[in-house]
Amino acid sequence: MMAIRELKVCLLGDTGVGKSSIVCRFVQDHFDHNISPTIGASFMTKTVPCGNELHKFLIWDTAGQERFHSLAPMYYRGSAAAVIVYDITKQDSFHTLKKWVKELKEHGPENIVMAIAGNKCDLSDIREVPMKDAKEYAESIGAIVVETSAKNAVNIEELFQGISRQIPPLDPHENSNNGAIKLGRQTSQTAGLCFTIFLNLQLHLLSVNISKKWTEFAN
Ligand SMILES: Nc1nc2c(ncn2[C@@H]2O[C@H](COP(=O)(O)OP(=O)(O)OP(=O)(O)O)[C@@H](O)[C@H]2O)c(=O)[nH]1
Ligand SMILES: [Mg+2]
Repeated sequence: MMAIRELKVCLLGDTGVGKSSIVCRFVQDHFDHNISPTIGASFMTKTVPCGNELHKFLIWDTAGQERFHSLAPMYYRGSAAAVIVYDITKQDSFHTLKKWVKELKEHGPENIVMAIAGNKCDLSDIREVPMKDAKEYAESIGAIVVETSAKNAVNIEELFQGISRQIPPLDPHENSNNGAIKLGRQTSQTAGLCFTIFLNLQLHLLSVNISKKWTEFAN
């Protein structure tokens, strides 16, 4: 039987670069033109084979809007890898990516695998970020880099395969130690999930309250 390893992965990057679209393509092989901006964060999983292990990716897709920035540490804390996404047609989004890398270096896990995704490569006729710039930058920080298209399913599998390859295989002689690491990840995982539920409940109560007030007002 193959061993299953749970790997927490977070997606970071400017709003609108296509983080949710990348996750949706990877997990459900689906693309939605009318996808809404993420509120807080969303969570999905997918298991893929890697050598003689199975990697279960626990994927936290964060919200790129600035008002959610302060939530990010919850999602990159304990992450084995971060996918940092920019839009090849938006120079600004490449600038934001560099800020995320800086934040990860200062406050993220020490050995986090960083993968840069230059998304929307189907729009290369209106490109603003040359591939060379991304390659040079990725090399300077020791990150993986690929250009992806969630729309046309280009390099999405390859992106996650690249991450899998960078995760060192488990050492069978360090069982107790690995168990401790796994437990730590699961704990932060559960905490993250609880917080998301809490946040959604608050939003729901707020909207119930507003509609109640509105009904009162209208009457
Ligand atoms: N042409 C093209 N459009 C894309 C691609 N990926 C995403 N989009 C579009 O870009 C817009 C934003 O996509 P999202 O996946 O919501 O972006 P996001 O990074 O999750 O945004 P936030 O949740 O606000 O952080 C949507 O209209 C998508 O349809 C792509 O590969 N090519
Ligand atoms: Mg999103």
